[in-house]
Amino acid sequence: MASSLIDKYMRETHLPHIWCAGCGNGVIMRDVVQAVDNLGLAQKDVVIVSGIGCSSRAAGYLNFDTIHTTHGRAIAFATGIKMAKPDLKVIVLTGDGDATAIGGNHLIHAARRNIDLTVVVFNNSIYGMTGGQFSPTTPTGEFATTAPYGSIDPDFDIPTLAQAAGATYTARGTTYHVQQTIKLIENAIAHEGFAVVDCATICPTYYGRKNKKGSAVDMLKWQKENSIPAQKAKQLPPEELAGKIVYGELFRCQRPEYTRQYETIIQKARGGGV
Ligand SMILES: Cc1ncc(C[n+]2csc(CCOP(=O)(O)OP(=O)(O)O)c2C)c(N)n1
Ligand code: SF4
Ligand SMILES: [Mg+2]
Repeated sequence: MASSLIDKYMRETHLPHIWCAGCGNGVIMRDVVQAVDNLGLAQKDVVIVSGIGCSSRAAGYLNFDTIHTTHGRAIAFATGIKMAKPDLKVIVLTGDGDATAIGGNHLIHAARRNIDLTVVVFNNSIYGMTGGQFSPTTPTGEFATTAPYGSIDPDFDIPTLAQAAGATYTARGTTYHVQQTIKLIENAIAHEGFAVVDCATICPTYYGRKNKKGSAVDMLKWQKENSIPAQKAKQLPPEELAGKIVYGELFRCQRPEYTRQYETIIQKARGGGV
């Protein structure tokens, strides 16, 4: 991260960070900060909310109003903040386990309401913090501490899940595609409605080691060589997309946003109209 960004956006009192050498979390955290900076948002107007996990530690390192909540509940806390202060930009930083296992219900119901939150999922396909258990995004057949013979569970595609539940903006970035991921997060923050950016990141310590993916550099090279831009993917048959990361903007639409709808209810109640 450029030193100007570090000075402005990092709580240096909370460093050094806990992440392993080669972890992708710092790259995604930097992408979020760069997106906020590119949009010219004032720090006082941005709230960062996280759950629990390696990735969720990011909230502690960032110099905004931040809240590091309980495992799986980041979106629930973020919903409360947004309902109380609809003018704030509320950004949720969450892991794949946090967002889609214990927190899966919060994800789908926030999507259903189309509340104006930006959810950035640090998706390393595993529970990093607790020792490498498989998560809802561990690809079928891959290994984890709790899947020593390979996982038999089908894995979630997070943007598809979010879209099906009602999200109005979905995208996927990767640790390798820094510039594209910054832009996707910018678009998600600017979008009025529930926005999810699934960021494929690398955990060399657990996912990498359990699945013999090599070093952090090898894992980044794998991302580079196995990613397909969303526009190109539209022209390819499903068999050519198997095992690939499709990155870019995936879905966008407009429909009424929840806190705006709630404001009309407040006005009706004040005017005695209900
Ligand atoms: C209620 C509750 N259940 C379980 C845990 C233990 N726990 C902490 S982090 C975590 C999983 C983290 O995985 P993920 O969200 O993917 O984040 P990562 O560490 O991979 O970034 C679990 C199960 C907890 N802290 N609280
Ligand atoms: S365990 Fe994995 S996700 Fe957690 S800090 Fe280490 S490399 Fe990153
Ligand atoms: Mg994870």
